[in-house]
Amino acid sequence: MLMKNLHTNVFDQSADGFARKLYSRFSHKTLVLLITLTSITLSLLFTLIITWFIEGANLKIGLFVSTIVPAIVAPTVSWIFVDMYAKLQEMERQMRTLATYDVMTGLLTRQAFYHDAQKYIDIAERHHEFFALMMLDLDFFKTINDTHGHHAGDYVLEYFGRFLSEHLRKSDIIGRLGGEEFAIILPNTPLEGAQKIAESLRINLETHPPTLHDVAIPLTVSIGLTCYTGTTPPHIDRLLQEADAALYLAKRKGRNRTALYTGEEAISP
Ligand code: GH3
Ligand code: MG
Ligand code: MG
Repeated sequence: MLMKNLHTNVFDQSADGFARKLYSRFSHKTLVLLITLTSITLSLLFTLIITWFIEGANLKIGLFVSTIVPAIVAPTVSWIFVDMYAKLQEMERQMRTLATYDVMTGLLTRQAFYHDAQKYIDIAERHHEFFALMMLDLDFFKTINDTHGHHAGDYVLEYFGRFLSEHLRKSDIIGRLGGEEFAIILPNTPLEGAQKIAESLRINLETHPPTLHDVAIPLTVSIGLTCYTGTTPPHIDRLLQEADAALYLAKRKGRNRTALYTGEEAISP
């Protein structure tokens, strides 16, 4: 069930810091005005220096031309560039959103989950804080697709994403790892607390199934649970392996249940 971590930081800032700062501080029009004024100033300075060195050069004509030319060219050219930059910024924002949030469920994507989870785990380790990690897999999801159609399957995934967001705390880190598989980090939560949360989710889902065209689609989830207590390596891969082993146990025991990682399940190193 476990796919390989891509280890890609989707939140890295690009290097164009100065341009980004300018762009975020000033409006489109102000930027064009600033570029135009800077161009005229530089052009005038350049003309003054040139006429200083060239004997017989006409200063009046020089100053006139060096004002008029940038006053016409700079706004036109800078408007095109600022407009292109605005479009690039918007595209980058959309790409970041796509890389961070799963379109179907609104939860974190696999990459973003790994990133946020590892960031939290590093902090938790430093502060000797315990936390729980849950792995959830919808039961017989293939049957839902086969019985009600793929669009119903998509709708169930949407529903489950909303369900998780509504039933968990804002500080919990919730991600869709792929398909009908999800993971949640419950910060600062001991195993007993996490177990209660897992059971509450499981029972709530069973008793509040999604309905499509007034027809209820029976839905249950199996949950694997592990807890970080400072004894295992503080790595998201390792903890996901533990939760995955517990999830496998929950599936094997008949599904629609929560299983805990006890350390006896096989974990590849
Ligand atoms: P189990 O109880 O063992 O988890 O059985 P399952 O049927 O849930 O698991 P299985 O791995 O056999 O099937 C998962 C199915 O999920 C197969 C795949 O087509 C479907 N699926 C994965 N991603 C999506 C998606 O985005 N939308 C829809 N509709 N189906 C998806
Ligand atoms: Mg499944
Ligand atoms: Mg699965």
